[in-house]
Amino acid sequence: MYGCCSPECQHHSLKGYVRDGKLVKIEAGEVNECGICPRGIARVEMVNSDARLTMPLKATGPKGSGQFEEISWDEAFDLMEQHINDAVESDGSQSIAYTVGSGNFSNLSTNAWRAFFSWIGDGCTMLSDNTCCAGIDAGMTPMLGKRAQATRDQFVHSNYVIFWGNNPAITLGGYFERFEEVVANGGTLCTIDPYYSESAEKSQEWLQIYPSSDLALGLHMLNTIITENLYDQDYLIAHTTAPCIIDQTGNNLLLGDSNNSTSYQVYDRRTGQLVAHDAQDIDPALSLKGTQYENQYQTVFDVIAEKAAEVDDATLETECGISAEDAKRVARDYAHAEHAMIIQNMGGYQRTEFGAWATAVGIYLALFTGNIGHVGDGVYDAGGINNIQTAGSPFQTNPNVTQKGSLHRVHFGEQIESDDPYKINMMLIACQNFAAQMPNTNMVKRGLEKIPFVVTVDMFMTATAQYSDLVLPVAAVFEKEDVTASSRSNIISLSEAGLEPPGQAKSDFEIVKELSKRMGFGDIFSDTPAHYIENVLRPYNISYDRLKGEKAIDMRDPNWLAFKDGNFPTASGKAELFVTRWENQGFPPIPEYRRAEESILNADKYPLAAVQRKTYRTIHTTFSQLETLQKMFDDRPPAIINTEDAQDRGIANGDIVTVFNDRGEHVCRAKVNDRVKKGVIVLENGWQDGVGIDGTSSSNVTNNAFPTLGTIHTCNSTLVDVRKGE
Ligand SMILES: Nc1nc2c(c(=O)[nH]1)N[C@H]1C(S)=C(S)[C@@H](COP(=O)(O)OP(=O)(O)OC[C@H]3O[C@@H](n4cnc5c(=O)[nH]c(N)nc54)[C@H](O)[C@@H]3O)O[C@H]1N2
Ligand SMILES: Nc1nc2c(c(=O)[nH]1)N[C@H]1C(S)=C(S)[C@@H](COP(=O)(O)OP(=O)(O)OC[C@H]3O[C@@H](n4cnc5c(=O)[nH]c(N)nc54)[C@H](O)[C@@H]3O)O[C@H]1N2
Ligand SMILES: [Mo]
Repeated sequence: MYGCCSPECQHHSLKGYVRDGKLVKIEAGEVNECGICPRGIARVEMVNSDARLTMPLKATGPKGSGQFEEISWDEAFDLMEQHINDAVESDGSQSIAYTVGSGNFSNLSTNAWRAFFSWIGDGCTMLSDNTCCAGIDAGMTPMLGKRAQATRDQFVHSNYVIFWGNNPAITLGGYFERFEEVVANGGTLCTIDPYYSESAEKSQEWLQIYPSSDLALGLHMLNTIITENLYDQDYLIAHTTAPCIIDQTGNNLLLGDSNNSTSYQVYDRRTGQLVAHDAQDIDPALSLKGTQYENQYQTVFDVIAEKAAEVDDATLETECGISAEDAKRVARDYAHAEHAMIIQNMGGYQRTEFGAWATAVGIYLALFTGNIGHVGDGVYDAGGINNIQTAGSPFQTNPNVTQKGSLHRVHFGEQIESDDPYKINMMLIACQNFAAQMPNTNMVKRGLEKIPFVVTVDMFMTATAQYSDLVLPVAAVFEKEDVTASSRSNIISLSEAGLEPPGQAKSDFEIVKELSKRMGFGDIFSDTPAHYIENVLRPYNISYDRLKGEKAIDMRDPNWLAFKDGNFPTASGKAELFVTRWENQGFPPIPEYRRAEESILNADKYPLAAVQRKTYRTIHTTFSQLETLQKMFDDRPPAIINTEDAQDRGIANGDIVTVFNDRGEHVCRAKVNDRVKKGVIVLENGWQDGVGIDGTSSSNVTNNAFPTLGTIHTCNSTLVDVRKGE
């Protein structure tokens, strides 16, 4: 039978073999974009694991104590129904919060919960913002109109690839050989990372910058491109708002018609007049310098050039800790390359205080050099099928849901403590290890402790389940019918149900279906999975029967090009370099260099800058219960420490150490080497507190700064110290 490996990763189609009702072997399905990985194959161990949850569990001790008793589904549903009704009666449906995470991107799992909570009262409080790619969202979406990039097949056509603050050798593992082909064809790979990562190892260039300093590097590179005349003037004029004029407040673009929000004005060199940017037969000037308007206005280009020039060589060297010559060489090579590409990949650099601006400046670099919209160039985040068509929710949601005040993931504990925006009486967590993956774990746990009734739905006992009042056992792949048509792969994969779930585990969909029946929600979830899969497939013009026959369908369109011919789905049709949306959050519409509060250059009480990395061991905490995988890696969460920093603290390679700050402590095993820049310590994502074979979570120390531009997860703007011992 066929299934899909669907945590937030590459969503491979898997082929599973069953003997005597037991999953015994996994191979790659026939239809895949690239090879599958050890975690996909380890699904045999996952599905069969003795650690799987088999019955609903009700807490019998205080949160975090790990004391539970098994109860029946009837009792579990009774409890849920009673708490939902009580919460609505006492404080309204907004007093019920829910959050869904990245544990399963299949279309019938988290969507079922989202739809369910819409039918309670006038809707519940969904936790807002995301801890993954909020930086990319806040940068790319307003500038380019949507997050889109070419298909991953196009990597091989690039001549110069920058891995900006991410590590695709690990996190896009199946596709990395395509980058190696770039090198084989004479091209260059460049990694920007404070750590000599697996991708840096494979690169010809490596800029070892300080964490959170990417914005300074980007602006300095832009300055090189502007001052050395390496920019593509024609592209900027034709396809971006660079020539548009900023009004005298500096907060808006100058409009020709106050009723038309995109009637941006440009200076026409032919007539010497200000005219609409999209008027016919005009010759817009990029700069107003030398025109009669130069003392009155500036163009977007003029201000960007000023902001970029603020990061001079000395500033770059201080802020980033690299030589200006190295930064200039990379800027020149990027600009001169025939096809140059920036891989952003939802990377670590955007989980920093000004990560939204760091991604935005990466987009400036592409637009200034015209490196966008052609085969082999562009700016990539995760890549995938949503560039072509987006699968919506297959379930009917309540159209009368009212907008609820925001409860932020990164600020959760503080908000719960102060009942802001509401007193929360109940919370449900599905597909997410909230108490391990949200920043500042102690803050999160305080919040979970205060909420009277917390429900977690998972396959395993997790750090989050430990802080819950009720834990519901969920079915795994091959135990439920589902489909994965998502933003992380171009393949639509069927998941077939061929195995009985262990004990009484049920799929998220089944749980929602039964609960909805009890709550009298009518027929909304009453159909079969096949019916809802059909709903998912409809926009793609694929029938359920076809998918059932083919198991997985390759949706790649060889002619797809993101932002082809300089067309952008923004209101003006141009790439918007001036982003008024940021102003609503109190930030200027053009990025300028700002140092993160928890920058290594501000280090005082805590002198080391901690960054996070993802490894082959897990996808976040998913797979962390599997002994075979764990035995291939470390027995404790590693902390990679520079030799001098370790010596200063009497730490030797292999010592147990504690990484700490005011937020909490993270116990690790020291790996002492010079792959990491002095002053920086590298921590590993995906471990959790107090469950099974795991150690502690690196989120115990991570920054949950709030608010930031884009309400970003700032885990990579974190200052810590480290000491020997537990
Ligand atoms: N094996 C594996 N693959 C995965 C995942 C996983 O957990 N495991 N998770 C998936 C998910 S959800 C995501 S979002 C992607 C993310 O995958 P990537 O986009 O590759 O992101 P990270 O692994 O977070 O990137 C970490 C790198 O960024 C560097 N870094 C940290 N802070 C900074 C900084 O301020 N500046 C710069 N320049 N570099 C910095 C770190 O040293 C590290 O090498 O991977 C996906 N793929
Ligand atoms: N310290 C630190 N924190 C980080 C990051 C970091 O680099 N460092 N990275 C951030 C990023 S990029 C991301 S995307 C997030 C990811 O954070 P999460 O979304 O919390 O990801 P996981 O830890 O994998 O938790 C997913 C859970 O879903 C469960 N699960 C799997 N399948 C199903 C299912 O079908 N139904 C249900 N109900 N549950 C299921 C799994 O067992 C697992 O416990 O973490 C963020 N947090
Ligand atoms: Mo992510």
